[in-house]
Amino acid sequence: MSISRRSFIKGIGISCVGCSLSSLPPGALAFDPINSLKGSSKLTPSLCEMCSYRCPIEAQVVNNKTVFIQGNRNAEHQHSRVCARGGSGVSLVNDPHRIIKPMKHKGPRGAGEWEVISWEQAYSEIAEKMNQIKEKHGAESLVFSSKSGSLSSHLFHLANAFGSPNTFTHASTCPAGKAIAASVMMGGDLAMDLANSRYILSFGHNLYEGIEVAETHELMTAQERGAKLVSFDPRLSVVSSKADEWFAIRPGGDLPVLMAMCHIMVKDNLYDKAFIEKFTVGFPELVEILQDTTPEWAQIHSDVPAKDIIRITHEIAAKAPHALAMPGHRATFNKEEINMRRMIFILNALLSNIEREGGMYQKKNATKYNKLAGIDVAPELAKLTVKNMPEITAQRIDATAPQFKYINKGGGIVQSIIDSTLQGIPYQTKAWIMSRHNPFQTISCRPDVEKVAQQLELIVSCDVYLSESAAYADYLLPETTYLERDEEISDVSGNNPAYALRQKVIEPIGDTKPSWLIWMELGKKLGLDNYYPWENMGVRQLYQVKGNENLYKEIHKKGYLSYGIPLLLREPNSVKTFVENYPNAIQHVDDNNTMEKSLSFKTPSGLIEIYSEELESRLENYGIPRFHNFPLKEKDELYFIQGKVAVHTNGATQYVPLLAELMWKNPVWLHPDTAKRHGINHGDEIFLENSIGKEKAHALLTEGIRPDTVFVYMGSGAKAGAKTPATTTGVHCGNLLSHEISPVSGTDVHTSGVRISRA
Ligand SMILES: Nc1nc2c(c(=O)[nH]1)N[C@H]1C(S)=C(S)[C@@H](COP(=O)(O)OP(=O)(O)OC[C@H]3O[C@@H](n4cnc5c(=O)[nH]c(N)nc54)[C@H](O)[C@@H]3O)O[C@H]1N2
Ligand SMILES: Nc1nc2c(c(=O)[nH]1)N[C@H]1C(S)=C(S)[C@@H](COP(=O)(O)OP(=O)(O)OC[C@H]3O[C@@H](n4cnc5c(=O)[nH]c(N)nc54)[C@H](O)[C@@H]3O)O[C@H]1N2
Ligand code: SF4
Ligand SMILES: [Mo]
Repeated sequence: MSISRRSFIKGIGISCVGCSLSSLPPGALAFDPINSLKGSSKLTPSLCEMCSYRCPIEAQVVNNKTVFIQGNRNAEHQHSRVCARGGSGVSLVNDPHRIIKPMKHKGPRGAGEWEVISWEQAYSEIAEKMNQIKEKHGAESLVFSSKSGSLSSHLFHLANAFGSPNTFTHASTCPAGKAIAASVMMGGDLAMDLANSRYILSFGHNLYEGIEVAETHELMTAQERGAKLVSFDPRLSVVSSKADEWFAIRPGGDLPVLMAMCHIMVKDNLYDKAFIEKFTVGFPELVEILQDTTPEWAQIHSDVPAKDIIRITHEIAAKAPHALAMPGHRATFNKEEINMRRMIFILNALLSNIEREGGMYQKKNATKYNKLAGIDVAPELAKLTVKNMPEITAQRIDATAPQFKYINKGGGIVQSIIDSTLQGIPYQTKAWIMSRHNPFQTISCRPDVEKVAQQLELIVSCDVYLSESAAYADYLLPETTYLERDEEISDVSGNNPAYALRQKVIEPIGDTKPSWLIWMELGKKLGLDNYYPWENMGVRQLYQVKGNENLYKEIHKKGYLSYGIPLLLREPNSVKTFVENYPNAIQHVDDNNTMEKSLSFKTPSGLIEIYSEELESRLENYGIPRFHNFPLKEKDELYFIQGKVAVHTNGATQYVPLLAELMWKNPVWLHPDTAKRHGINHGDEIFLENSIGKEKAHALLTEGIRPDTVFVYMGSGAKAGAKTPATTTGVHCGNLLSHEISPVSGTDVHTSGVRISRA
């Protein structure tokens, strides 16, 4: 069957979500509100996927229709809470905009002419094309990308079985700056004990809009209990509006403020000397680098008053160790990222809050916890690894410098696909297989991404919607939504071990499949049968629980299992309770009533590396964090920054009916003084422009932003894909950001300069 974009849209029911329901073609709604409530109802535990935080949920189902979603009450930290996006999963499943059949693109890429095909045809044609490219250019010329989590592991398994080392998550566009800072310094990331904190600093971590239900709730709890919250953000985010103090910091000013705070900690002897001596290396190098980073110096670079930096540092030190500076989540503000995030961890180390109440801690999985308890408190899961995977000798396309060693094994530098495809650095990419990934929206410099799409020989996208990126694919593979599929048991341990399970809540709609099945079937079509020892998800889960049927049944029944009691190694009260519960643990208790000697770091020295000899050897002058003062904009430009909004997830949920109705445009936040200078009034149409692109949107005048900065919520302004008011209206951020890679972390840079004018 050959269909034009118009009839395709009609066929699968794509219509204007902002329009009234009466404009939908008859029968287009998969959801019948009246009859849906008749019949029997049950609650099934599972995991949300409206964002990648994956909260434990329970879904109420009537007649194979999900009618209500709430948090999984078996998970104490979640209880019945979900955010607006989590609750709206109901409308995603039944959304007539979903793609529910495999499709093949016709004509020029992105033009929108589709043909519905069978899975068999999709697999055969994709496999044939993949093998052809492999024969001509090597398996490494095919790159694979997916949001991290269970989904990525299946795509990456296919990539490795096929012989390509080039696998990428979204990491370098999101948490890599923080994750790599933690990895360099501590050999791994730390979690926050937010609820018990008494003083909290936020450097652009906006948990009240960039929501992660459990952490957001913890921050609220801390504030209710009287914790002081100080927010540094160039605009009045919701966290800033609920904070005790808000400083409209200059974009790029975070590292100087942090260096000044650490300067005060050292100069005024506010830090915990015993902790620094016992657990860190590189303190003398730190003292030297902080010599001149005075509060007055920081004020010049940040506009945060020196007297406030001094006062706040003394205030937080007085609450130490039950106080913390949040390391943030989207760690991609500018090229200073690796050092800014390291300086946050250094401040936390100076506050001596590691493994203390209200501070930071290392996650404790079953293996670690059981060892400390001296008995088997929690079952350990078997690892789902396949033996005899092919050895891959080709170098990754992001292994272009020694400094990138830290990222190229994890999520990789996804933007290196641009350099590889367009310039052959270090060699040419020829095909891109993407799953649950929308790089046209989420990688900086859309014009470059578009050039990449036009040059490749094959693009495959696995998605639930015709996203902006899916629109450029040759083949579209429709995945079931998260409520229609089973996945592996995931380890979600925190202060104690815990597991969670995504399970099918309802039968899938249309001809959709879970992506683990899609990639396995494609793998078999490629002749890689040997690498697929498990026939289905049930067998995989049973393998994980080592055949323990009771455990298998229990996790399916409850969706979330937690074991033991929380443990903080350096908190005497926590250690006391732990030993009362698990007497064998006494062997790990130190003279000072803590379990300090069990605290270790997977770094070359085994300690927290304030100075990293290894990083210095990989990139000169990066052994100790310094401020480089990289320029972010031209003189006559305004800073352009972005952030998350409570009712949408990145560039993904603008299609979801309930959420699209709540917000369908992203106006540009502009200070009234700046607007006046440009003759702009509230609500006027304006242009944002720089050397990368030009975007049109409405002006939102507010004093809640610096006069030299403009802000938008990310995720709008799609130039292709399913067209709804919520996807097409407003500013496309990637069209105003240049393709720039930060040192060491390889992160995308999400701050640029723009000029504004009335449209
Ligand atoms: N300029 C700018 N860029 C940014 C950011 C920013 O603030 N500013 N934020 C960055 C951040 S923090 C992140 S995490 C990244 C996110 O980058 P991405 O991971 O690319 O983006 P998402 O929008 O989260 O989702 C990607 C796709 O997943 C699809 N999807 C949703 N559920 C499913 C499913 O069950 N199966 C499949 N197969 N597909 C599904 C959605 O339809 C969407 O097309 O973007 C980054 N990019
Ligand atoms: N509702 C909702 N919740 C989400 C998501 C979502 O899309 N929607 N996405 C999830 C994901 S993938 C992530 S990574 C997290 C993100 O969570 P966060 O990292 O907390 O959120 P962002 O909104 O990306 O950025 C936070 C703030 O940084 C500010 N900012 C920008 N530049 C600078 C700067 O140079 N310095 C300082 N100090 N601040 C700056 C912005 O104004 C914004 O208020 O949220 C998660 N939760
Ligand atoms: S934070 Fe909201 S959208 Fe994200 S997983 Fe949790 S409930 Fe779902
Ligand atoms: Mo993110």
